[in-house]
Amino acid sequence: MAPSKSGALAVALLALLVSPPALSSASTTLESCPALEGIVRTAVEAALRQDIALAAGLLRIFFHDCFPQGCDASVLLTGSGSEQQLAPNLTLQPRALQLIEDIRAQVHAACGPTVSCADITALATRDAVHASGGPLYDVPLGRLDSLAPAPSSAVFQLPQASSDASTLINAFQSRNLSEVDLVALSGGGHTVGRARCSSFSNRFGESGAFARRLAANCSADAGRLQELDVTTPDAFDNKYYVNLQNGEGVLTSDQVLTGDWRTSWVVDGFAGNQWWFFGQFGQSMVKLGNLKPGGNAAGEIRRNCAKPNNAPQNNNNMLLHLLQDSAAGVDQGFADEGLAASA
Ligand SMILES: *[C@@H]1O[C@H](CO)[C@@H](O)[C@H](O)[C@H]1NC(C)=O
Ligand SMILES: *[C@@H]1O[C@H](CO)[C@@H](O)[C@H](O)[C@H]1NC(C)=O
Ligand SMILES: CC(=O)N[C@H]1CO[C@H](CO)[C@@H](O)[C@@H]1O
Repeated sequence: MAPSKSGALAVALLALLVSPPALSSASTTLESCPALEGIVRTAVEAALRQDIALAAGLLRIFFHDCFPQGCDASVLLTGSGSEQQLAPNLTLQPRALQLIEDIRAQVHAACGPTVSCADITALATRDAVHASGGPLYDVPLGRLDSLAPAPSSAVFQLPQASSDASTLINAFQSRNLSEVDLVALSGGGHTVGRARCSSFSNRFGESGAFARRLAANCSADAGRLQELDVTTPDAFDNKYYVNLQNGEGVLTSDQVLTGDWRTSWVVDGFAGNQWWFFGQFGQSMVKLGNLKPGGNAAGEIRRNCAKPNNAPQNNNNMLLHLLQDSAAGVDQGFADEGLAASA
């Protein structure tokens, strides 16, 4: 079958020519900073040994960065008018934000300012997934950091924890992410995630046994952080999907995935086959990570992940901002959105 073989090769070559990858390959950027992947992996593994919750914190930051307008580290900017002051972002984990800035400082000390905060966020998230027991996948590099925050209209397109299946599916489709991506990213974000009671208070009137247990635990302790994977909360695995099959999904946006024919077959598939989930999760993270910045496409490599380069630099203020933002999130009780909710 020589003709079909060479035909297939021609098609493959043509595909390469007409659809170049959205971002440069990992190795292109690594030439400017061969130490990059080692620095990020070492830092993430050390941080997770102290605090496993950082994995969920990084996943949530990555999702919040990429979903509104593409992965450009716009979510890392602090101060007035920043995305961190908008309700969906008020509960980003300060320790995870600080970890990204710490890694940036190490990378730039070793290589100069050659790697963006957006790339560091993508790599750190990948390594946190792997260190929690999840899959290792390639992260294309070459992103630039935004000059300004994303507009609030884009930030408010993040899915909500109370969203129904159609709303979730439509929100993902508007980003060219499929139902399979939705189910994979929901499980990957939540298999190690935690949520505040306010994120699922919409369920407290439900009559099911599991919803009643959630409500009882929250009325006993309103400040509790509920594990989103109630069987293996700290392991990156496929038990989240088994929980959904058993009616033990915590957020509405989790449990609805079993109630809609467009997503329930994927839940069943991942519940029965962890390797399918792992392989798909890596592919879906690459798709999410390739979402392109819209509107203000100009970018830079920030010297401080919290500020554009043309703003006054002051490292000490960064942590202060983050702590204030985080306190605001708790006090005002904003609901976490549906993906990778975590604290
Ligand atoms: C989705 O894909 C279409 C067709 O390839 C493209 O025109 C559009 O820009 C993509 N949208 C996003 C948000 O990537
Ligand atoms: C509610 O709290 C009890 C006691 O801490 C715990 O064993 C149980 O797992 C909690 N329920 C849920 C749904 O997390
Ligand atoms: C657009 C919007 O909802 N802005 C809100 C962001 O959060 C702050 C509180 O930190 C509110 O005051 C804004 O109204």
